[in-house]
Parts: sequence; C-alpha cells; structure tokens
Amino acid sequence: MLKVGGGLYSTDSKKYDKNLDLTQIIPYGDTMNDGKVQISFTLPIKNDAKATKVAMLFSKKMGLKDPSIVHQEELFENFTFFIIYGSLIHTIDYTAIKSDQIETEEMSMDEINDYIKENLKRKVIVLGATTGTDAHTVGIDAIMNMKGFAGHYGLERYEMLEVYNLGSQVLNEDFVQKAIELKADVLLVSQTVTQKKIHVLNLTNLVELLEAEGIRDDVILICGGPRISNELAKELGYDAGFGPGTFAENVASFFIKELVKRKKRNY
Ligand code: B12
Repeated sequence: MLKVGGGLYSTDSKKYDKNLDLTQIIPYGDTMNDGKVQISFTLPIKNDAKATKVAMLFSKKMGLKDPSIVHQEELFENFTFFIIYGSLIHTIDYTAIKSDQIETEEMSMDEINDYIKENLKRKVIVLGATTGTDAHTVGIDAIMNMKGFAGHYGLERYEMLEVYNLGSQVLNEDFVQKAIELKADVLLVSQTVTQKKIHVLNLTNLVELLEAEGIRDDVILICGGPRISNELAKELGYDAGFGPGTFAENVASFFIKELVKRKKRNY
C-alpha cells in the first residue's frame, strides 16, 4: 500500500481510501483523499530546462507533493506558462469553518413588496452604479434592470422600490451627491475589475466620502461583484457584500429586513 497525497493507494480498487474525514478535508481527484489538484501560472523567464526546475520548486513550495508538469509553453519571449498536476499536502478542518454568507430568510418579489407595505408604508429608494473606472455593467444590470437575470426579475420590477441605476464609470463623488439628492435608503455598488486591488481602493474611497458627508449611517451600503464576498465587504465598512450567482431577491430580502431593523432601533 502506498501513501499518496493525504490518502492510501492500492492497485486493488476495493482498497482505495474511501474515508471522508471532515476535520481533514483535502481535494478530490480520482479517489478520496488523493489530494489531486491542477494549477497554472506564468513565470517571467525563458522557456528552458531551468524554467522547468523553477516551476517544480514553486510547486513544491506551494505544498504540492509529486508535482508533474503536463504543459509548458512559451507565451512570449521570456514568459513561460505551466500547467501542473500534483497532490496537495495541506488539509482543512471543515467542521471549524463558519460561512461568512449573509443569513437572511429569503423572500419572493411579492413577499418583499408586502413586507415593505406592512412595515415601512412607503417606497424604498434604491440607488445603484458601477463606480470608479470600472466599465462592467452586466452584474449591476442583472440585479437592477426590470428584466433581471436568469428568470429572476430585477429590482426595477418591484412595486415598492423606487430604483435608480446610474450605469458604469460613475465617480464616487457623483454617486454620493445623487444619494443625497434622492435621499436614498440603499446604495448598491458593483465592482468587477480587481487588478492591483483597484476595487478595494475605490470601495474604501466611497465609504470615506459618505462619512465625510455625514450620511454613512443613513444608508444601507451594499457592494457586489464576481470577486466580492460578504467578509471583504464588511472589512471595507459595507453592510453586506454579494458575489456570483446573486439575484435581486437575495439583495432585497437583506436590505428591507435591515431597514426595518434600523427603523425599530430609532424609536
Ligand atoms: C463582458 C466583459 C467585459 C465587457 C463589459 C461590457 C459591459 N457593458 O458590462 C467589456 C468588453 C467592456 C470589458 C472590458 C474590460 N474587461 Co471585462 N469582462 C467581461 C466578461 C467576459 C463578463 C463579465 C460579465 O458580464 N459577467 C456576467 C455578470 C452577470 O456576472 P457578475 O458581474 O459576476 O454579476 C453577478 C454577481 O457578481 C453579482 N453582482 C455584480 N455586481 C453586483 C452589485 C451588487 C450591489 C450586488 C448585490 C450583486 C452584484 O450579481 C450578478 C448576478 O448574479 C468577464 C469574464 C467572465 N467570463 O466573467 C471579463 C472580465 C471581468 N474583464 C476583465 C478585464 C481585465 C477587463 C478590462 C480591464 C480589459 C482591458 N484590458 O481593457 C476591461 C475593463 C475596462 C474598464 N474600464 O472596466 C477581467 C477582470 C480581471 C480582474 N479580476 O480584474 C475579466 C474577469 C476577464 C479576464 N478573465 O481577464 N469586459
């Protein structure tokens, strides 16, 4: 019997490791606990035997046991691309992990409208945009546009929401002024480009501007995008963050409950 990755290997298929230990989970390739992963990266060096050695060393440093280069190619002069298979040596205790996802009981569009009528008795004003230099509009449109996304209507369709979508490349300063002008209850910010942490800088700048105008606590501030997590959003001073696969009702369920909670606190 051989020990490969975190698991046991045998030529007799009945003897493959089938034990799942949630306190020590490890990636799955062909059999339980084999730890198999595929990684890819580019090195800014010439494509030769020395590059192969450097890639192998990096793989081992990253925690890959028995790395194997399955693809090595020159991308451009002095740039070499690698695809590597190997068995990860690290495990994670799944039972100790707490999800940072927003825990809100999800409601449908009709339930959200009824909840607002009953608890707030007025329309909720929602302002959204893709801010900074970011030109990606598909994400924010998926949440806000009337027709929505993948069969889920967007916020513009909700009877009890008054929705303003400013589009993309909106300066934080303009966004804040519009929020003041409209007396917005909820601000929705979309960020897609994350190169050089531009999203972190831009999202942080928005919080600073809201604080400088003295309206940070008057709004529910939410950001979203393919690489946004609730954890990151909270770290940056937002009330919540939503990632891939979000629908309008996920966001609306969160912000209406939060609005009602805050209204109660003010009495
Ligand atoms: C379409 C597209 C473009 C189009 C955008 C057109 C438009 N009107 O939006 C154009 C061609 C303009 C473009 C330009 C660029 N792009 Co582009 N683009 C894409 C592409 C192919 C799809 C993005 C998309 O529409 N996704 C679909 C939507 C529905 O998904 P989503 O955004 O994740 O949204 C969901 C959630 O994240 C969430 N959500 C999103 N926003 C919000 C907001 C809130 C408040 C909430 C609650 C939820 C939420 O809900 C949505 C629905 O579930 C991706 C690659 C890919 N396949 O993902 C690259 C990609 C995003 N682009 C990329 C890049 C680098 C660029 C450019 C910089 C390229 C260049 N060098 O010029 C420029 C940027 C220009 C700029 N100033 O921003 C990179 C980003 C890398 C990074 N991490 O920074 C990607 C990942 C491509 C890649 N693999 O390199 N791009």
